[in-house]
Amino acid sequence: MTGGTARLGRSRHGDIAVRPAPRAAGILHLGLGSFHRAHQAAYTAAAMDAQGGDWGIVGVASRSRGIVEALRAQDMLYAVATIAPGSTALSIPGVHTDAYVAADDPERVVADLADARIRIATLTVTEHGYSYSPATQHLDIDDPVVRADLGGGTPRSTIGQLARGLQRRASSGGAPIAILSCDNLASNGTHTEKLVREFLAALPASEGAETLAYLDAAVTFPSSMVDRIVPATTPRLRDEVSALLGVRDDVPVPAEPFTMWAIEDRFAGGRPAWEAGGAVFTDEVGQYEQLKVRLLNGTHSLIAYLGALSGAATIPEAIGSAGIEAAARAVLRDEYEPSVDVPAAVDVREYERQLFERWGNSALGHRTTQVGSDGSVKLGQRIPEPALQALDAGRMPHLIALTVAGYLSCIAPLPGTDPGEHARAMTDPARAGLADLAASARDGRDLAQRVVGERRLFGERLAERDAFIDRVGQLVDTIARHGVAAAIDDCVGA
Ligand code: CS2
Repeated sequence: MTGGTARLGRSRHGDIAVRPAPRAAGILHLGLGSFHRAHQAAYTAAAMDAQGGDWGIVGVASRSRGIVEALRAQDMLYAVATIAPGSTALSIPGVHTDAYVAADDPERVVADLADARIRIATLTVTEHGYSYSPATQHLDIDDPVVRADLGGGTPRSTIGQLARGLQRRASSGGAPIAILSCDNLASNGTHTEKLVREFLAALPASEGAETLAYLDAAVTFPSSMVDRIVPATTPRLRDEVSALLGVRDDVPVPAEPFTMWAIEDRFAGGRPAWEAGGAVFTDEVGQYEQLKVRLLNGTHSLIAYLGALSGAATIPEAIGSAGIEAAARAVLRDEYEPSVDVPAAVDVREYERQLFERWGNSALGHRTTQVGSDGSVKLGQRIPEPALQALDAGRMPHLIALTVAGYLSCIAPLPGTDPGEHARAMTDPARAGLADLAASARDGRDLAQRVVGERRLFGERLAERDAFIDRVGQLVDTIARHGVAAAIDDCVGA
């Protein structure tokens, strides 16, 4: 076979260098999505190039068989396409040793976590994957999956898998390990540790106590802030990458040139030299997380919702509208920035300049539908804290309120309004419930009261802020009656 008909594999990889296959795995990764493959995998490749080490990655997809089958058919290889306007550069991380689907082999997840050769478990399971209640921030023991996991048998929730895996590890030698969350959650390491401990504490003492002592002695949960914009792959990218490689890659990952990883250096079982790929080891991870989750992600949500409602398919198209750009600049400066304790090494002006350049990357084609999806689990991380801080300081966070109004207008449109195809395509676990509320809402105020006032999505404290809820409601009505541009005018400079 020649050219595009052969598949990417260890013996066929066009002109791009492929590092030798890792000898052994030291990392178990839960959540084998595109983000992991363009982020942690790329840093691990740089680390192994620099210093070697048995840090191959076993990738665990939660449900998707497609990615696992494709990777296996390609000897675990795939290309990362780093896309800037006018240039695409390919690299092949080549750091995975195996991949499987957790739903098909849940017992193996527990066994791998207990395997002493695994010294780090990394997680990109999304905000939704942590089985906690956004209202209380505690483990959601009413969730039927968590309840079943607590009851025994092979665990299906990520927190259940971690707890049961660590339980088995404790009783089979107790080798040290670090559990590293790489999701966009505030204090993600501390949060993960709290949930695992809550799970263990909910077991009968005879079962959980030994593991809790092992956690104290030999398990660390460093926090980390991850950043790289990684859109979903497309058939066109598959063809382009395959043509550039000269062999077929069915699972390339598109990514922007910018990448960042700030990590607490607390690895009980050692770690790869990720700094070789540019990772920053710092005690200020909490500050990096705030900066990223609010300035980048919070504003990203605003751009996605206003963009989708204005008919923009992509983020660069959305930010290309003068009104949306003005709204993004205003929410950054006036509402998010005052809530953030900027890390010492970051120049916030330069960070913001880069944000606009990143959002404007038209070659990447990041879709408003993708960023707007799952708002019910994302926005709770991005919005309540900075909104409450502004309200406490006597300021109305108009553009944060507009973000919530944009979200509701996309996912739960008032009767008789059509948010357009990009909003209709957004997926969200809360969509059906919110649509029911919207169907019987009298107006925007009523809808905002029911959603924000109900605590589940935005937490308890924001639910008590009537002025904020009123503002969200007014803006829902303005969007419905007069459109996005009028709602922006009502907020920018208000
Ligand atoms: C985005 C993020 O989809 C979203 O909600 O805001 O996925 C964003 O692209 C990444 O966090 C960038 O690091």
